[in-house]
Amino acid sequence: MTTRKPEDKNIDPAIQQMIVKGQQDGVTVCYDRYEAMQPQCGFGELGICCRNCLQGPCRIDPFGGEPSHGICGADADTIVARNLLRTSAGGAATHCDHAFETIEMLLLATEGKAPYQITDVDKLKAVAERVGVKTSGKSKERIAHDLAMKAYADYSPSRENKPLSWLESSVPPERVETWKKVGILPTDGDLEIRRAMHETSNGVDHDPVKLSLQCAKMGLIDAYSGLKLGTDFQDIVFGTPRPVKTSANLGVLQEDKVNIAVHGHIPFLSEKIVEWARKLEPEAKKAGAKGIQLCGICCTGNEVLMRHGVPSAGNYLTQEFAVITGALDAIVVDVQCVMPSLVDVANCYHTKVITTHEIGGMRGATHIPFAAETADEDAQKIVRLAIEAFKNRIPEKVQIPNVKTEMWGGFSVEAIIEALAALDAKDPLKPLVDNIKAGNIRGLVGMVGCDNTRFKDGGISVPLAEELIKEGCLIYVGGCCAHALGRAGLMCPDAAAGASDGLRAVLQAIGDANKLGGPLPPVLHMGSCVDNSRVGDLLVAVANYLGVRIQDLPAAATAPELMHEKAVSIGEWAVDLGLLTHIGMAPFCGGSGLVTKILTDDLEGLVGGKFYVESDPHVAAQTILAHIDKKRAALGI
Ligand code: BF8
Ligand code: SF4
Repeated sequence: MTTRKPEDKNIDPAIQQMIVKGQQDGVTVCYDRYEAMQPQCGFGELGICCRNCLQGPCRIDPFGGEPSHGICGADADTIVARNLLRTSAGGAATHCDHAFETIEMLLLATEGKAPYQITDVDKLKAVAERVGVKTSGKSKERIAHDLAMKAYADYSPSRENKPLSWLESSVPPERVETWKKVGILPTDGDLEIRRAMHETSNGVDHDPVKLSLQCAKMGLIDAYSGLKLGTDFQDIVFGTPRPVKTSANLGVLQEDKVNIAVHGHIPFLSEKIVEWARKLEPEAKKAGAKGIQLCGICCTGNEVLMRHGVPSAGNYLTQEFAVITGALDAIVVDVQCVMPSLVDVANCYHTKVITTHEIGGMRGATHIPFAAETADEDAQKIVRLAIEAFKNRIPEKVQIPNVKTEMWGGFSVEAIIEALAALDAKDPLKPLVDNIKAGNIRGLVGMVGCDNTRFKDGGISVPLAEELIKEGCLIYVGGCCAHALGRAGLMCPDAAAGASDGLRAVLQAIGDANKLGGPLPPVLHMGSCVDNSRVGDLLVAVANYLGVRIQDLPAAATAPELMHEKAVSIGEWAVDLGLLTHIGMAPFCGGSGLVTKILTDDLEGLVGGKFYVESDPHVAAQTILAHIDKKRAALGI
């Protein structure tokens, strides 16, 4: 059934080993299911099938023949645009739901109803002041309460049609004006997602241009009702990340310890697992283990890496292979990017799959409902279950790849500014901007997103990052891409050796000034997908410093191996900011020349950014560099 060799599926040697082990153990994994799915539906790939009403499914002839219209009369442009809007709304909904949970959590913590604290009071005050919540003379609890109310207001209908507070306070006024002029300025996260579902249902919006612009609006909902709000509240409750050294890859698992992987997205659960894994070490020792080894997968992995240095086991496509090591005692999941196959894979080993979230169900898993109010009790139960599972290990099935790489994380904007302050305490952005102007830093590239069975995992992101660094670009990463670049060795000081001379000198100077014992890594880990907001914040700060629009910066965004709907809506946001946004594949819109042209061309005239689709890393790198050089020339630098 499987035709691709392990090295054609994943560039990583540890995963290649586990692909072979999985085959030997008789386990079916994502790559097998991918092969079995071939050929995938051509109508679906082009976005020209519709099942938005029960007269369907309808599909359009992609070669211009018949049928050219769905039964209701919708043509390919309308169908593609409607599908893309539903995808974008799906992406925005996940981040909004996540962010909404963070508001509730801050309130519960503030009211003493959940065992969490306000950890970063400075950030609390800074965010409050930014969004117009008064702080003077107020207790931190009062500020937090008022901030939560302000956040709720971004999810409530505004009769004055006021822009979202989190949007208006995060971007230069020029962006707000532009988005208003284009008609994509959102006023209420929930309403806009509801409207997108309404708009795309049978018989409502048939205008592909209008529908495509609504996709651009979903990008802003995702970014400001989701990402930015979520990052702010998580930093307030758990602390703003600071640089931390850790390691990446399946070699972080330890044969003689209880191994627990946290996987998913919302850090309220994983923070407590970190705490209780530490506290329950004596119980693990009593069970015959040397201790408890925690590791992270996907964005929860990024969250605990950023704040606690918990090592990364891997990205989305790693989850099944972490189980195949036979050494993972429990995989604890909440929501998003969790493969439903985990239970089937775990059934071949002793691993406990533990679901925890009310909307994250999985048949055959052990469900331990995780609630804020009982977070400590729930986390203890979960860790104890892992300790119990350790006793059931099947020694002959254990094979941990001896592969792990040094990886650094924790580069919040605050941390980057602190690091730069070691060079210029009074004007920390100056060294960064001066080096951009001087050409030592040729450009800034935000690299985000997932991994996807249709690509060789790491096969686009890693060579693309390597080429961009070699050509002098500083890279900021978030999401699963960070795990891939981390295990490829690009997120540690040694990676600076692959940078251009100018970039390497800058990284060395920052490293020396901060006594890092080496240069700053050329690829800076900013966190989870929610933390992509940090990439946006940094670009806004640099643009404001230079007194130019974001679209004028020598900068670009890329999601080389995108998979999830979230990557689509985040990409739309990057375009809205004014960035050339590279993606490794078109998000099922090739069936409409009109929609494709809007996304890859027309949007540039409206918001400054556009999508660019390319799966060859070298071609993508050259195009991104040409874009950066064009922007440099226009700025006269
Ligand atoms: O939010 S990068 S595969 S884990 S969607 Fe999912 Fe993609 Fe990973 Fe995080 Ni983001
Ligand atoms: Fe077909 Fe129109 Fe119904 Fe879609 S909405 S399934 S195109 S009839």
